[in-house]
Amino acid sequence: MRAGLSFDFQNYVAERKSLVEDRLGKYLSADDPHELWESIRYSVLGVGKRVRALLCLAAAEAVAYGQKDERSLESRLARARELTLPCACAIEMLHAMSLIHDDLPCMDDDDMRRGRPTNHKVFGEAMALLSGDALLLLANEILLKESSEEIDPRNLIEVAGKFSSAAGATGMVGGQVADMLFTGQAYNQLDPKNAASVLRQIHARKTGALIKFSIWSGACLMGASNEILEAFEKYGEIVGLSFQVADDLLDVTGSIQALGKTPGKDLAAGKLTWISVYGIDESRRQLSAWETEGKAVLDKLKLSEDAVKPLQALLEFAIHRKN
Ligand code: GRG
Repeated sequence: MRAGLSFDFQNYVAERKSLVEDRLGKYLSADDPHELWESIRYSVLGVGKRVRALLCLAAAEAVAYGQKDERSLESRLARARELTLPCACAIEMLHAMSLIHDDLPCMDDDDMRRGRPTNHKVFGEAMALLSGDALLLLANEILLKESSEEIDPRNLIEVAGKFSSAAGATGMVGGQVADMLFTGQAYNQLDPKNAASVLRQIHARKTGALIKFSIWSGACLMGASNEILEAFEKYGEIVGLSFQVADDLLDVTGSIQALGKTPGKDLAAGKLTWISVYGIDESRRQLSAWETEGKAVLDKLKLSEDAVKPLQALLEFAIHRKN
């Protein structure tokens, strides 16, 4: 992972990724029925950039920076990571299940994901469907059962409610349905202004809802002020849209080796994407504007530069990534 800020982003990411991977391994260590858990582990463990989990931890640590008490900064940050790891893992499980379902023949019908055959290619469609179902429910269980008693229960309940909204009809499922409805010829019937607003909604729900939730939940679990929560929601919207527009760009500019999946599929399927509506140059200009806007949202907060640096670096990464 690369980002333009001066702190050691590579190291920052590697440390937190390994925390997330280890904990996911613990949560997914069951083995009965064996085929189900094999399929679940195949799609969750050892693969993926873990951007959503990193955003959740980064938001929590940003809040902990400003919550000065008798503890050292290092121990406040370690505590923030510990308190939010179950949520970060639940988010990665939800993300993984959405990829499994998204790749199914009845949806995007993809053979490759993260550089290897998709779940249904290895385990069959029925197992892929059921692993996704099990993961969705397990994610909810982990969030509620594994979260520390140190977290204010009112915050945990709020987070659990928003987790379901981010996944369901108002979030990922609704976004996926709209995406399906506007694939093919359908969007040609929209005038350009409508196409742009439909597209923004699809991206905000299908991809943006979980990314926004990732940032907001990390802060909420840490008992952040309303001012921080509102700013992080705004920031989450910017990161979510940027992440998906960068994805649209990679579909037309990326290689199969870098992406680990087949490029050009959105275009071939006639999907409504930022590129099909605005073109490559305008999409790049928009990404650059969001990068500036995101920085301004963080700058306005009364948090130190060090506190928000990782969040800012993750937005830069979302925009400039190659996979
Ligand atoms: C959530 C209940 C429920 C069902 C799933 C299929 C579906 C409904 C929604 C589709 C969501 C989806 C697949 C959105 C695309 C998001 C996206 C850009 C994925 C790629 O994310 P990366 O690049 O992947 O973070 P890695 O492999 O790094 O984790």
